[in-house]
Amino acid sequence: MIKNKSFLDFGFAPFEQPISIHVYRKWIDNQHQGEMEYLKNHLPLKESPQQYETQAKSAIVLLKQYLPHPYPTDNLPLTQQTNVARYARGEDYHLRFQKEMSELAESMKTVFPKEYFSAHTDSHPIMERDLAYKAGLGWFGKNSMMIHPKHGSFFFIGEIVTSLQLESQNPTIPDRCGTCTRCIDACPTDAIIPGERVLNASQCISYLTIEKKGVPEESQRRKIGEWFFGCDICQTVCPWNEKPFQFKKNPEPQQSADLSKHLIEILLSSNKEIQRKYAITPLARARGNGLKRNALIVIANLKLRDCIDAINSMHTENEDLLKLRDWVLVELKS
Ligand code: B12
Ligand code: SF4
Ligand code: SF4
Repeated sequence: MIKNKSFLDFGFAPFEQPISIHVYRKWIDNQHQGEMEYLKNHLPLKESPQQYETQAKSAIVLLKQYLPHPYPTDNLPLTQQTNVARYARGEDYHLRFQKEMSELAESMKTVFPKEYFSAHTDSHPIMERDLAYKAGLGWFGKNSMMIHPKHGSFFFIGEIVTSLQLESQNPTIPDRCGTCTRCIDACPTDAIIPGERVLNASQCISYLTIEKKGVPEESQRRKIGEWFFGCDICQTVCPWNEKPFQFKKNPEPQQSADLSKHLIEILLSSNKEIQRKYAITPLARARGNGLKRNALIVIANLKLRDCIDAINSMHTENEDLLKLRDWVLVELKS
């Protein structure tokens, strides 16, 4: 039943207090969540998830690979031709993967009509990497990614929580990072905290380009480099991703010829137009102003002087963006 849905792998885990809740608590105490206040507010729910999923006893944990992307958006060239993290180079998994799991949950319901099934991915206060670890699907890498021994880390985690009592069939997988520190060495913002297997999320490019509301500080802007949306560096350098995904068949996006054209389109579109066009992709989360901010930062970092006219004609009343625009124009003159 599960294999038919083309999931990468699956396993079962008890739906109870996460074993790494102490790591999460310390992470919040250290304010590594930045402006993502909801992560702090979710702490009590994450400690005892049965509080809101009162019927759930177990989770069926499912992995969905996104390299190559399962729901490609070739009709939206911006998502393929600018430096967008791989998970976002297709339709939003919150919609598509969620739907696949809900269909699976429905079919389980027909087999077990008296039991409870509910499918989630990144939508509930559930520690999903912890669940995947308990289900024996991978280990916590030093970059904090859940890494599967055969498939690397380019996958989403989802779960169908259920009232069925399901025993985990797989043993948990011990650390296989060993002495490697490639991800820590490669991270441009030093967001990975050595020895802790967590990030200071407020430094991570993924956070700065997707979750952060305002404009990052100047030093952070420069470290964002070419990333227009999200970041994959700490996964790209990971040896566990080399073999299974054969990077040569999944080249980095082609940036040269059309990059300025795509960034200019973002600058000159209204926020409504952007929202409409990218609604089916994860890019919608940053909203129009967030994508304009990201475009301006990439333009400054890459010194894309052919964007100057567009920057001057860009229309916005957002004060942060106006200040950023002035900074970018100065950068382009230097
Ligand atoms: C907030 C969030 C972010 C934040 C913070 C990320 C972070 N690492 O903390 C930001 C915006 C930066 C982010 C970025 C990304 N995210 Co995100 N994110 C989340 C979210 C909503 C919560 C993560 C969280 O709780 N962080 C707090 C820390 C403390 O928890 P953690 O990262 O899970 O770390 C665990 C390990 O550190 C472990 N641990 C450490 N030491 C020890 C020691 C022991 C003994 C044990 C047992 C455990 C342990 O315990 C922690 C808790 O389980 C989850 C979805 C979810 N509900 O879980 C998705 C999720 C983690 N994100 C995901 C993805 C795909 C990404 C990106 C790849 C997207 C991108 N390319 O831009 C990047 C990856 C960056 C990275 N290296 O982590 C996937 C990860 C899949 C996987 N294979 O691991 C998830 C699971 C979403 C999903 N449903 O698929 N994300
Ligand atoms: S996603 Fe990028 S910025 Fe974030 S921890 Fe990994 S390498 Fe660093
Ligand atoms: S790059 Fe090395 S240290 Fe980092 S997660 Fe991969 S194996 Fe572990």
